[in-house]
Amino acid sequence: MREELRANTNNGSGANFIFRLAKGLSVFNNSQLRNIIIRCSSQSFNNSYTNQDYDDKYYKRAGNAIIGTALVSWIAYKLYENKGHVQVKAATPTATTTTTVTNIGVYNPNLPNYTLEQVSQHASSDKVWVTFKQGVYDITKFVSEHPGGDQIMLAAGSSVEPFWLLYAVHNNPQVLNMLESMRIGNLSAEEAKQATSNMSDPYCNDPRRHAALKPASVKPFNAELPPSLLVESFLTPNELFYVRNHLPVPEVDVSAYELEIEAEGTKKTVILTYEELKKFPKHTVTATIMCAGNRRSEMTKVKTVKGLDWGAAAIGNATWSGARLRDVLRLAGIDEDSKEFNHVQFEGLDMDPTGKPYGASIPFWKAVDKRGDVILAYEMNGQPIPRDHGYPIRAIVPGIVGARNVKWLGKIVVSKEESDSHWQQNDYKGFSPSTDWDTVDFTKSPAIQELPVISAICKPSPGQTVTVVDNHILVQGYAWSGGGQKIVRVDVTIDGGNSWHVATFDHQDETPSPQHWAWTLWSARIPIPKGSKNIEIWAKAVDSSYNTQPESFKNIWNLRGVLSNAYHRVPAELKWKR
Ligand SMILES: Nc1nc2c(c(=O)[nH]1)N[C@H]1C(S)=C(S)[C@@H](COP(=O)(O)O)O[C@H]1N2
Ligand SMILES: [Mo]
Repeated sequence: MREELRANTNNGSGANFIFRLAKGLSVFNNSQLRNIIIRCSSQSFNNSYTNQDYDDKYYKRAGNAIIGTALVSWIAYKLYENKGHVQVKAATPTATTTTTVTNIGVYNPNLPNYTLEQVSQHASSDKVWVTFKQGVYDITKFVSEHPGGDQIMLAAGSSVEPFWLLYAVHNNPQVLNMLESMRIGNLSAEEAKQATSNMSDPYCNDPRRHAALKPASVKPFNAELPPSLLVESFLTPNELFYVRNHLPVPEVDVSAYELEIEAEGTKKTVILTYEELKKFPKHTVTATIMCAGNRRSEMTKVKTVKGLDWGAAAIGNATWSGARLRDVLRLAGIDEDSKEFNHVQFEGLDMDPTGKPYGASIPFWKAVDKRGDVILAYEMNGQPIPRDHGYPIRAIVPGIVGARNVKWLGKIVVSKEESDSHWQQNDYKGFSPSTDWDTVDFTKSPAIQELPVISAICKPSPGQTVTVVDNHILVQGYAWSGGGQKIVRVDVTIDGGNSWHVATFDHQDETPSPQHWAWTLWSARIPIPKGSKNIEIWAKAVDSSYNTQPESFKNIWNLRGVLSNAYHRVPAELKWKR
């Protein structure tokens, strides 16, 4: 353990970050720099990881990506401010926004041609040009009319495309149309290629994934198993555990790994290495992790929601081993009875191009609770945690929504305040079904922590033909509840709730609530009325607080499609065995 007195901890937002970038320094903060190996390359994979020239190149590329992102996210932000209306107020008075998205950046014979060299010369505050595909854009007026966009200056003379590698969600018609409204010319096809060819894909260093994982998005990587495989085992194999990444997977050098722990207001930082973390008493829990968006694809059928189209398998169950967070905090001098602190914030080593890490926080009481079982895990199912799941250290916060189980943990801040990260403040919150994107106020809802009770039918899968054997079919699934509640019953019906069958638990841990962190696997043999051809199977679970699932999605609909825990309804076609 090392203790550091810190001087100025401002590690780089706003002007400071721009300044550092302009000076050619990296934007990564200390722990990020210490921990991360950088070895992305579009062509040559043989470079040694420590090659200085190589690192320099990366930083340049990272710089370019930052520029692109700063520009486009800034435009997107401005759009959002204008309530995201498609009729964008064009930056130049003459421009219209009617261009179709497919035309954007396409060669336009009516416009003059420019070289990359010429574009790069327009990089001062009185002339700002950028490129996208073969399009050249003059965004000077846009910049001057929208004060506060200092970062945008860094985009000058370069391509905005690297941005799209990182945030496919912002690759939307509004942003593209707005850009096209500022079109002034063309690049040659050859030069358009060159404009981005030396920028490597920030995802190029992501790990290989098992083919059974079905991607909901590839960059960043998000994927789930077919539900029928999910219920094959109580512990989900590491390679088959759903993956939910918001950013590229960082590659961490474990021998250089350091976890920074800061108690706000004390100016003192404790630093622990990987080996030091392993010296704490090893604590193992079996815990289910579920994404707040699990089963979103059913909610979106009621009315469209924004988010990855998850099926019912954005959930998995594993044993996790590591140091208890409360032990680590105690060593760092934090008193569990302290009234100074309300939250424990986590920062990942995965960063967006402005150097801001993924982050989230949990309540202080949960972090220090003897029965809370929060761990800084280094093992998943007895193996070192795989890269996709947070290697080398990940926060496991049993009973709490996946989003707070921060992977690639780089820093812990004990604080009065919640994490200020986007994912804590402006995402992963529930709202009324009548709240839409025009009326939503993210400050008005608390961040999701404990998840409500949920279940899903995994076998049969929707639309599957099921064989009736001895006038029965077999239905299998999982059930789980947040906050350590145990599942006490799962009810199944095939006649719209006129008659319910109580499922059998095939696997359930013995641990009592409120420390029951693992899911329950269940099955039910359901009698089928003679001659039935099509049925709809419904399931609902009840937890140890006797909370149960809502009947339909209509009345729990929310714009982000989170907390999608209505009865699971699966249609099935029957085949009678003769
Ligand atoms: N550092 C970091 N931690 C993270 C995320 C992330 O993108 N970065 N995603 C979160 C979300 S939303 C979920 S649901 C879980 C997913 O964990 P898994 O990929 O191991 O299944 O990780 C959480 N922790
Ligand atoms: Mo998630």
